[in-house]
Amino acid sequence: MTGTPLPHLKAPDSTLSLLREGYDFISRRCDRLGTDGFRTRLMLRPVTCLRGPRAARAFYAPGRMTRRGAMPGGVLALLQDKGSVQGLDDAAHRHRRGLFLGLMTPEGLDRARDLLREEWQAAGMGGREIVLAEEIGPILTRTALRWCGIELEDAAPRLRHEEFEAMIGGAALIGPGHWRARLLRRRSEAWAREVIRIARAGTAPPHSPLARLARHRDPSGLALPRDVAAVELLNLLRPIVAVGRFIVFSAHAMVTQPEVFAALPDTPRALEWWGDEVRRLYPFFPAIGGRVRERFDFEGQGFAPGDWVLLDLHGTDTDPGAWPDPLRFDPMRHAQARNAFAFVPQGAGPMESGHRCPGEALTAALLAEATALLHASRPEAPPQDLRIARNRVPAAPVSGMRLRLQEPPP
Ligand code: HEM
Ligand code: MYR
Repeated sequence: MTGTPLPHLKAPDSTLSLLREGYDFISRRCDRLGTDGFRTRLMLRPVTCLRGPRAARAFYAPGRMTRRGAMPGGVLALLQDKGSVQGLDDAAHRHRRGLFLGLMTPEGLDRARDLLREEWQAAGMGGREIVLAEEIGPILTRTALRWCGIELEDAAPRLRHEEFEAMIGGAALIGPGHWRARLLRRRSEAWAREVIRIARAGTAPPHSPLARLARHRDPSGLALPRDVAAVELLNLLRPIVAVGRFIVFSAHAMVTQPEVFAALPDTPRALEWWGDEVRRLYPFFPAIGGRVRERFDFEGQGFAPGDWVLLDLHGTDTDPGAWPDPLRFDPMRHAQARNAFAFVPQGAGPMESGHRCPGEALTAALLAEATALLHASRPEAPPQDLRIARNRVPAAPVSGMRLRLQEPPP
């Protein structure tokens, strides 16, 4: 505890600096000020920006923050959207969240891995040169649709892929790219409403995620309105496609630091540590917003109901106060117990309640599977621009990861 209130930035508004500096905006200022946070304005609205494990613990204290009114409107419109689990609180939230958590069983995760392997092989990923960022999205879209229990023949996977990619890539954009994504999102919602309608007529495979979602009832026993069920279906499908971003980063780490991969123990756990290090170090989901529900103090700073707070997830994952040599890619650091509030690529706190990403286990499973598939095809990277611009959200290697893949051994 410092006992001194967090500093105010001098600039009247920081929106342009945030756009210019992207993933580095919050942590650079924390480093400079020697604090875990500061106050400023974004889009003219007062906000407190925080980073680091102590801040993450304070942010994720049970019941303390709501996500309502806490993310820029454009992000909300393209990612979680109205009526979805992220906008709920308390008992209604826990109940809806249970729907997502109930899918993350060992069998559910294994099935996702099996489907990913099948789709990877069906796409003929071995024995040719590919741009991974272009190939992985369609593979994951088909994986996601099948995992949910949606027939590929009826789902027009190419259109779905175009929509999910636009939502992920357009969430933090301003201008035409964002508005194109909004239009595509509308098309996706119309499709998803129809999928829910047909599933409710009884055609979804029993016990599939789609069947469970179609049958899900709120705590008062009512079925979800069809548009809400459709939004939640997209909240299952789209993020599975988003895992492709981490898979591209995994390939980036594999070809830029082959010696680190070669030194890994040959165990499934080691592949998970590799994936965790990819999720920790590479920039993807930059920060999460919350609005205070109950008064609290952090580092001598008082927070009042309604206050807007932005927690730097990527900056916490790479916080020099929390991680030795934070920018070094070292999967083995995850072999030891780690501070749960320092590793927050998909949020933090308990799984049963709170808003931490319920898809984290599925993300880790798909990432580990794809990493194994990549490794088995002995990837080589021809000369290309491997830089990752840190002011593009979400970030990606400029080249899209060009790889020469061998036929994997039978
Ligand atoms: C929430 C990141 C994959 C479903 C979140 C949050 C983040 C996040 C940062 C917000 C946490 C908060 O509000 O405190 C990611 C990233 C992913 C990913 C980077 C990698 C691709 C997934 C997957 C699924 C999923 C695979 C499901 C299949 C959700 C849902 C929420 C959520 C439903 C809202 C939870 C709630 O408000 O209770 N995710 N996620 N995500 N994620 Fe993910
Ligand atoms: C999903 O599809 O839900 C998974 C993650 C997609 C991440 C897309 C980039 C997020 C932009 C958030 C900006 C927040 C700035 C405060």
